[in-house]
Amino acid sequence: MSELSASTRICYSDILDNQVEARCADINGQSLLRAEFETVSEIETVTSITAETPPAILLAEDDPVTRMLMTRFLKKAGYEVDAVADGTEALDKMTKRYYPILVTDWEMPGMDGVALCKAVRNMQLDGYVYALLLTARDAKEHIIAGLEAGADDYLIKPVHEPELIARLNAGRRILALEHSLRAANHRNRILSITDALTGAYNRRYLMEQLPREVERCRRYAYPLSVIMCDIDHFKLINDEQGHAAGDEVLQQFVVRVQRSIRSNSDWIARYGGEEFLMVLPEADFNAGFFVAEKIRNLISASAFATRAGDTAVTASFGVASTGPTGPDLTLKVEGLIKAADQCLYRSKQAGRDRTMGIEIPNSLALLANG
Ligand code: GH3
Ligand code: MG
Ligand code: MG
Ligand code: MG
Repeated sequence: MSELSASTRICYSDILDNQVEARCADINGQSLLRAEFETVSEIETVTSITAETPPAILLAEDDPVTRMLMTRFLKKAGYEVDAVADGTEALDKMTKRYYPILVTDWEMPGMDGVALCKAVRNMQLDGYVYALLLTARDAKEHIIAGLEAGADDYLIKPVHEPELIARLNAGRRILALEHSLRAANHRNRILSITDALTGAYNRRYLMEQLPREVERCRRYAYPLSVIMCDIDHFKLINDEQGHAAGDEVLQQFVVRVQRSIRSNSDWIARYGGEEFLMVLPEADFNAGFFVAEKIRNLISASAFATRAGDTAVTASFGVASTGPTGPDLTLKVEGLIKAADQCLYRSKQAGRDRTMGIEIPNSLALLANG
């Protein structure tokens, strides 16, 4: 008996009529799994800035001699410096990488320092840019205009070098503070979307992110599969081996699943106690079914080692996929989850440790929602 033969594809009408007229899915393996895709990544990276390491400086100064002298001086002070001759060039550099410190002359041909500060403040960057404006004008109204344009500080030319270093040090303290706040936000965001026990995404993230995934595959016309899975007789594991061993099984279950899905596009969320939902963008029915079977076999292939000893674990799976060109406007996330859940239910009814799945044709998506 083939290891896939216990698992079946359910025709959509079977689900609707509540009659299981199962037929074997046509599984033809790995070629269905595509490697290229866009990653849905919400978690922004946090650029490392500390008060100790000098951050990179972008210097905009049109006068070649001043530019050369300041570059030399800043490099000597330990900074990495990229120097450009005007605001437009500086802006272009800013779009290519993140410079935590911008030192800019006010008067330059083309885009001047004030316009540059304004433009930088309107950019979405990896972190805060501490902007220091160099000006030959010391009239109060000019200084106010510079600060209002987004500069954090100013220095009146000719630049007194020790003063410049002192002001950059003050800027670095602010950057380090901003960085630690950003890192704390990042950690909080991760905690708020992660299941503490298993490290899988939590249900809150699932309900936030799955509608976005569905919307993306609708827009770009590619398929999507979701796999609902539930560990079989998990209560028995708890009862016989203890709750702590049950917890370990849940943790190892997620590790095994994560090893079998594409790390940059597929993801797993804990749906409930011992129930998980896998989301596979760009996977059509055959690919989704194949992944479910791969995971099912990986779970049952070897025992889970827990503090209570080796524990044999099996799980049941339900796969729901959109059509090959993605869903139309009628398919709702709830319909997709419900269809996967119904297939899972059928897997349980049919004896557990198996996969059942359906492809939801667009014409029938409305019925899946209901
Ligand atoms: P079935 O094959 O029908 O799914 O049977 P089952 O025993 O797996 O399902 P049931 O719903 O009867 O039991 C699920 C159990 O999962 C009950 C609950 O105490 C346990 N559980 C839920 N969350 C956790 C958890 O975080 N840790 C542990 N150890 N157990 C949990
Ligand atoms: Mg100038
Ligand atoms: Mg269960
Ligand atoms: Mg359950």
